[in-house]
Amino acid sequence: MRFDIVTLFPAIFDGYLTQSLLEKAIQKQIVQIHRHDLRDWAADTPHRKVDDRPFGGGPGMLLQVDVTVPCVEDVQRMADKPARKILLTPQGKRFDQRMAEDFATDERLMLLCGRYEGFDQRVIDILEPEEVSIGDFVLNGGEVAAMTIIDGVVRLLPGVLGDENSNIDDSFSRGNRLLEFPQYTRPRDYRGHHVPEVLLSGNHEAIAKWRSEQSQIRTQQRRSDLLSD
Ligand code: 6GU
Repeated sequence: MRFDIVTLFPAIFDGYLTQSLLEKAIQKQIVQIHRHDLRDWAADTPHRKVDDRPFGGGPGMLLQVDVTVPCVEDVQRMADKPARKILLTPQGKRFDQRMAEDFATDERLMLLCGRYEGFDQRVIDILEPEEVSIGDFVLNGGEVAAMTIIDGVVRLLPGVLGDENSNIDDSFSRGNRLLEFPQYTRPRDYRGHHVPEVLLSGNHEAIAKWRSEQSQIRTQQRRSDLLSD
């Protein structure tokens, strides 16, 4: 799977690409990640301007349509297969596990990271990207959101996780809409906090029942919204 990231801050991704599970997925050639500096498409003026003030007034700066559209068109031509275009914005549809599973079936995604107050609306009108948000809060730009999406998608690709880290039981995965149950490892007792007896019992049926109950209780207490949809 190929990712093309369009950003004003390609270096934000440096550590993520080399210090995570992603590095191995790249080595194994399961994923390719290409970063593109939007500023490379700026008019060749001394300060390579990519943004300007909004018509009608208001705070902040907007990324310009005449920089962004040619950039995305050029990046689109960098591989044979056209990319599915995702624009990261707090105005977008909320990212969730279902969307991650859908993205994981695509061969190529282009992630457009906004900064400042966002993009000129004509970027969206012309390119018709899917607008995606990672939650109801405001970040300084789309880069952290892009990493979130890549992280959530890449771990679903075959060969990325070992068997021991299988994702089929994950909270929110297709077969499981409950939160995960609590887990324990050694020591059995720590500062008077004991591992629940049932987990030491060797009774697999009782353990499965306890875990299922714990998932239900946690979900009810913390995320009752998950039980109703
Ligand atoms: Cl995708 N971008 C920004 N700037 N803020 C966000 C977001 C995206 N998702 C939640 N907050």
